[in-house]
Amino acid sequence: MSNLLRDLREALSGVTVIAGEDVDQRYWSDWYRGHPTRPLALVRARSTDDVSAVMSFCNRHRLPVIVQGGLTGLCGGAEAEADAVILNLERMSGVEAIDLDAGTMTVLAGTPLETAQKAAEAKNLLLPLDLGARGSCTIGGNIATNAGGNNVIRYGMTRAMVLGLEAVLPDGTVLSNMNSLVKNNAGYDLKHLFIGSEGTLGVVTRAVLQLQPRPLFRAAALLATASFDALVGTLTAVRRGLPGSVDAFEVMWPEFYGIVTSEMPKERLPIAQVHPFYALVQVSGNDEAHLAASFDEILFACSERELVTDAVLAKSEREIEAFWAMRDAVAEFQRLVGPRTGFDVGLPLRKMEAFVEHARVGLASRFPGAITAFYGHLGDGNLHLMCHVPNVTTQPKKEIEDIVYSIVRDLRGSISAEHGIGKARTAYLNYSRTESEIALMQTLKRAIDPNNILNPGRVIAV
Ligand code: FAD
Ligand code: LAC
Ligand code: ZN
Repeated sequence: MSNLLRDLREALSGVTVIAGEDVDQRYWSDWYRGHPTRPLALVRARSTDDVSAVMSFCNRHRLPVIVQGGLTGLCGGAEAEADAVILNLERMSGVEAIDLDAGTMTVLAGTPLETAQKAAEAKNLLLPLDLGARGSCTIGGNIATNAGGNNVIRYGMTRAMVLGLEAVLPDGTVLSNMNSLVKNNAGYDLKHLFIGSEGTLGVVTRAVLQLQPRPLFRAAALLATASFDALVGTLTAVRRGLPGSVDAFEVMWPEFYGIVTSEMPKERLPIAQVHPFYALVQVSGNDEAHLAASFDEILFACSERELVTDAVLAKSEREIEAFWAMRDAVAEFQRLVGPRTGFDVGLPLRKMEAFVEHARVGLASRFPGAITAFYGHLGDGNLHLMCHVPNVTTQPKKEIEDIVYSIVRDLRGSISAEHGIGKARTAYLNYSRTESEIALMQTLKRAIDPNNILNPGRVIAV
């Protein structure tokens, strides 16, 4: 192995190659923390040429390569393995250009999402992708996972924002697909091979993103409803009352709300009473008076119709930020509750209640005392669940997953709405995909990565 490392260093002159024993534990795993492992080596690429050289060397030597962005992935896709080279892109960071007329951004794959968001904001534009991991996750990771987040209801998932990209194929070929045209039907739209395929078909190195005009004003409310039907009724009312202006409609079940507000003094809680459902709703636009008046009117009408039982409108930007801080406190779940098994399921709105009920009952009867916290992006049909089983040395992840994914399969939902399959969910892929879909995925993987060296074992087995 040491000869291989020596040859790798030689092939990559000037690039940082860190041997396994010196690799910091930070690079051993992503947020899923399945089996944090010391890799064979860590390469910190600086350019597309570096990435190409790594892939070409590893392909010749049949060495597995695992790509890492910001390591915030939630399904083990970026986790290191003992026989693999880690290809980390965090040094490939920076916004290369913003075209004000076209409203596009050209950005390197290792750029943190928040850096890209701020660069757009500085030009009075909006990069509408937003998620709790914004400070650490990278544009390349967002594209690889087709990340969703908080604003999908208005702007779509990452896929909707990518106009073009550059990717390095498993054999080192650099594929330039830096399209910046909104309309381009000249042949296959190859970018889609790399968006959401979790680094199994190529390493994304740069991208052209479509930005949006930045709304000047936003308004937000935290509200509570007594039933799921009332929650859906409120979502519909807000969407119809302010068409095209609803940024987010984030739902929280009471266990989740209790956990994320557990460190706040009771008198500072926006809503202190326990309700069956809470929702954080944000709208934005350019006409502040119209936006505020319409939002107020819609919420008032919803309470008149007994859809909304309690509502607090944010009175300032600071209060809006405070609402979001509460929602983002999901990142603190481990500290506040303990190790969790997390879920990210996709379901039609009308099946969500049944899912929650079945999962809650199924988990409680198998693991008495289990804590189950449900929340999610209601408008996108995307629910998250965090489950913690107390008083055990190791969380029974597999059993918890078996219970939850069987319910998703029976309801014909998706086992992953936005986080992806990674290593953690491969065994369940056929719960949400047909045999012929999986066979075509395998055909694509074999054609593009015949030696199965790039992110092997992720998404599908070949
Ligand atoms: P990594 O974790 O480094 O990698 C993720 C996957 O992409 C791996 O398979 C990796 O091999 C591959 N990959 C990374 N970079 C590249 C590249 N340049 N080319 C090819 N493949 C690559 N996700 C959502 O969708 N919505 C949310 O609301 C959301 N909220 C989150 C909140 C928190 C607190 C956390 C920790 C995570 C959240 N996530 C969410 C999950 C995660 O942030 C996203 O999946 C994010 O897009 C991953 O980006 P990353 O750079 O950290 O990727
Ligand atoms: C969220 C992540 C976990 O919505 O997807 O908080
Ligand atoms: Zn989410």
